[in-house]
Amino acid sequence: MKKIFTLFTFCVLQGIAVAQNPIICDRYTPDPAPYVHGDTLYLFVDHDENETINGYFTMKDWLLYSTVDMVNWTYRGTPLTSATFSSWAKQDNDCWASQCIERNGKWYWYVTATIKGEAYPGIGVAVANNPAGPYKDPIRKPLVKGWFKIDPTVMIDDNGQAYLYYGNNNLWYVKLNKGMTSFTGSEVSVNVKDEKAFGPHKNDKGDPNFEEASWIYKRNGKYYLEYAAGGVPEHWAYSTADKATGPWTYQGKVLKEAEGSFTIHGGSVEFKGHHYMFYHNGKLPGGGGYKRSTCIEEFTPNEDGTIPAIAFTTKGVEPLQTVNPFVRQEAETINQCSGILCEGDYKSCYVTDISSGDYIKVRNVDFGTEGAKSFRARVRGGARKGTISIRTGSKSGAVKGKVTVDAASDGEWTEVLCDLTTTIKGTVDLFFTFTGTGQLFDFDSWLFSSETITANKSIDITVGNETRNYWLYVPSTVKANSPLVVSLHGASGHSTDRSPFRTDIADKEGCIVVYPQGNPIYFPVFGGTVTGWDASGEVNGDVEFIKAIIEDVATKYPIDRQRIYCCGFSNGGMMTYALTNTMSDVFAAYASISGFPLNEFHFRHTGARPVPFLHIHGKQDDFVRYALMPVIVDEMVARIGANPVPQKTTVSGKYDKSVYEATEGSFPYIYYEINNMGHNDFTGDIETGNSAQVMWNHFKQYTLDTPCDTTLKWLPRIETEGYTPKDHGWMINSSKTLLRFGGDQNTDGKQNVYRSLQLATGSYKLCFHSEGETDKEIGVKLQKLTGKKNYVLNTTVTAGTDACLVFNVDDGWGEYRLTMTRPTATDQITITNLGLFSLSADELTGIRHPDNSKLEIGNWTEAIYDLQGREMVNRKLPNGQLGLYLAPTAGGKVRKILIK
Ligand code: FUB
Repeated sequence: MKKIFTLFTFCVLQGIAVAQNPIICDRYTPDPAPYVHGDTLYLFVDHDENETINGYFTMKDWLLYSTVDMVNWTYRGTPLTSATFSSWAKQDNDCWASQCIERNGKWYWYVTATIKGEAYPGIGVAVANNPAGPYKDPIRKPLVKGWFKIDPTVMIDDNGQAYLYYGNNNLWYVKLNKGMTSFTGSEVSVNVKDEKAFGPHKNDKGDPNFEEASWIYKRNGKYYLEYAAGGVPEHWAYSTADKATGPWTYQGKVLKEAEGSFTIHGGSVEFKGHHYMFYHNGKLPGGGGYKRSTCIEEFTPNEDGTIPAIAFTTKGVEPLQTVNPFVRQEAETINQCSGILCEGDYKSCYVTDISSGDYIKVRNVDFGTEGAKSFRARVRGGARKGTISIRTGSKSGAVKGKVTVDAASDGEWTEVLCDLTTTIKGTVDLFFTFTGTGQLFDFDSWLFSSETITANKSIDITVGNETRNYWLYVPSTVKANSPLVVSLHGASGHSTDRSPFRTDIADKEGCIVVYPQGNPIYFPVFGGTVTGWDASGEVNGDVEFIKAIIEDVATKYPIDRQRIYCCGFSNGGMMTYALTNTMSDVFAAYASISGFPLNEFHFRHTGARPVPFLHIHGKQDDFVRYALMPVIVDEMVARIGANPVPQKTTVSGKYDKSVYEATEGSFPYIYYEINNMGHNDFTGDIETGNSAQVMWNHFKQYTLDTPCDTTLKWLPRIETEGYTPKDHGWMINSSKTLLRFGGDQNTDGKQNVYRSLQLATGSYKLCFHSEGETDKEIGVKLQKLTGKKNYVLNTTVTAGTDACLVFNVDDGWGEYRLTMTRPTATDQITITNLGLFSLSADELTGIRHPDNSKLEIGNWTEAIYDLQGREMVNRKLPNGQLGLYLAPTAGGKVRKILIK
């Protein structure tokens, strides 16, 4: 729809900038029908189009607005059009006066339309569960029809009887049934020529004073019928009665002839102890007799209940309450505006058609004594970049803050935010002014805060029963849906260190950073207690703390949950590794500098999904010992399924960079070895000359929904060309041992860094391909390294096949050794595609609920099958009831089972 006001009319408008009448600024809104429901006043109105056809009423739909304060009006959509009544009404025009009423939770909207194929009107009714719709025409025909049957008004009497009055130069009523969409008895014609009832005839021919637009209500036991009177131009008059059906007694004129309009259609209503007279005139710029707009005047009924003569004003009515800027307000809640247009429907409305020079005024906004320091708006970028300036007092008042809305074509709503240059205090009129080129963005809602957006401060939060704190850094460059970096200090460090992710990188990249403060914990390696992290890999208090920080930040800032990243230094780096176990569903990427799990933490990776990881380590680091890194690298590379043979580059005198590239479903592991670095939280001897920047450049490539194979657990890819398994802790082809991985615990010399295969409670499959003589049996054992040293797999597989062996771990995290054997030391068997995977939900469901119709009937021996129909060679159903158990029959043989 084309907006009403051009820049030219905007300039004309300036002269009446303080005017409140007309009350709706973006469209022509004739025939107001106010309705009070709870603390809200709904305004059901007609709609005069901007372009008239044949210089006559051109009306295609009906609109809804609402208010709680009488001065700021919220567009609630265009709930009805002629199409709502398509079964009987002429389309695309003649959507004339209407009134809506609520009964038992349903909303009944009575409208005037023209009967299809005829020249005369009818009155229809649409019904909805909410005032803003969606509405339906339940009877698919007019309630009444015929010449001059227009302008319905409806009331429900105290005894439950509802009345519908209507008519032009005539007046009729029907008694509506409780369902409100039919009536009992016949239509009653009221004698409008009775001068005692409706006033002196308008001419010598005896034509009635009553014209149209009847408006019925009951106040203090008396029935009031207001109406347009006196012919055209119309004035507003009323009559009263002791019964809803009359007889009526003329009471006189209330409003003079409307300015700029030969009709005046209105109605009075009581709201929050005040009385308001609604009517329309032609005073909105460009307006006139066929482009009319709603106005309101407040009045006080006389002591005897009569209505005084009410004068027209441009100033309109005073606000009943203030607007709270600290709760989100709709952009389409407007006192005055220019150039914009409100659109949307019952689901959501917004301001659109914004161009440079347009503005919105919101009246009587109470910022309190503390005031507002920051602003945010929900917007949708358009073809061009634009700005929203925040001003108070007038649309040319000083700019108190400004947000930029970037051009966008994705149709997505987003938040823009800024700190105010001046704190806004007290009760003020608020102005949003817009600049840019061409058609700009859409504007959905806004919100102020008493806190600044930018932050560089300590924040206390309560986690469980404990008060902990973190340092929050929000740069001035922060944008909507900001990424968030969690940066963990090292042992004995402090959140105020703001390390290892530096704030200058946050400034440059526009990301929010939190620096959690570690609790004092005992570190055997220090022989004492210092601040740090419990990097055990378990869900513990520190993990809960970090989760709570993220939620705390999210309540204040629109962070992008897909772009939360974690990094840490030293013990913070250990914690970073540990969080790949417990928070791989929260962080999209990880980076550690000078830290990996060792000593009391050991290396414990069993995370739910592979993660992109970057590690920076000094070759001179003897504290978190550089010499132990190969074991960590191997473990992480296998865990995320990356290619175990790195692409290596060396920058002489500075660093080596090894990229273990991602394969399908995996992520890369990036490893920087810095020549002249010891145990440091920062190095400049790296790409970009800034290790924090390198971490950011790694992070920004990933979001939480970057696709990956979440069933991936351990994919060592030992057959990769250029990979020497022996150098990575594999025993290969040694006597009868085909392959072996996993050593004993080594807590002394190697700071508890040793190779093992680690598994948490769950259901898994160990899969591999073997080549060799098909009568050879390959022994497969997966044995726990601690406790009872029990086997979770202890079976044989025929060589020359693809095998997937399903097993359960049901006693929590543990370390395992994998051993595969051959019958003799000389048997030629090769193993490839070795991998360990968690069972997918589908596989688990398939095993637990096999499709019986797919089972072949036969003579069965004892057997257990996996999803692929392969026999599970341990032949025992563990307590976890995985697989299918088939009872043995004498002399029976195993047949393949197909499970969907
Ligand atoms: O808006 C069209 C017609 O004009 C209405 O139905 C009448 O009440 C008059 O306002």
